[in-house]
Amino acid sequence: MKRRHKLMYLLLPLVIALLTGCGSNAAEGSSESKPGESGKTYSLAATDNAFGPKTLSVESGPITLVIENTGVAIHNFSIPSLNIDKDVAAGETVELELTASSGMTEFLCKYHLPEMKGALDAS
Ligand SMILES: [Cu+2]
Repeated sequence: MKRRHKLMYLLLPLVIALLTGCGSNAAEGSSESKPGESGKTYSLAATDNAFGPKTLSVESGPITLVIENTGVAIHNFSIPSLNIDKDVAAGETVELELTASSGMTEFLCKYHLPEMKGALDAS
């Protein structure tokens, strides 16, 4: 009898985890690579009106950028030389895949020039 109770206590958290856990972590951000994608993932924040960090160190080659607009205004992530021009609404997060060439590559928010600029520093 006592043993059976013990088993219940062991199983209960598992059952609760199974019932509540499904689908809850799909939207979570992470800095790890996903299967099927090459290169690393880097996070960049766009606020009113600046990028953070202003200079983002990355590895050269294919990368994924996760850009979160933590401000209240719409922002944008553009790299003209790579034909990247992506709006990020307030509170939204977008994911971009690009190939970083070594050295500095400037990015900007086309709505808040000249102050809202930054650079990828690829090594
Ligand atoms: Cu902006």
